[in-house]
Amino acid sequence: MSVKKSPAELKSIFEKYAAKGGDLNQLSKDELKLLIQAEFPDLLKGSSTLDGLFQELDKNGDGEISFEEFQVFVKKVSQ
Ligand SMILES: [Ca+2]
Repeated sequence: MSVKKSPAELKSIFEKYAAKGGDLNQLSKDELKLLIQAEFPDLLKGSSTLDGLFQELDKNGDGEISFEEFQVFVKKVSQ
């Protein structure tokens, strides 16, 4: 992972993609896909898959990623 982003950048990225449709404060799987393709294109090149990542992040299993759930992703990409 060559590109690191600050927490403030990640918050604005989350808000930008969460606002694309449905619940404005949650990321759907489609929105997560757009976010990763645009901002973290290298993330899914290894063994990670979008489905696997989404399941990992969606702790309460409601099919959406809240900003709180997104923090796991923030830790992953800021390492
Ligand atoms: Ca959730």
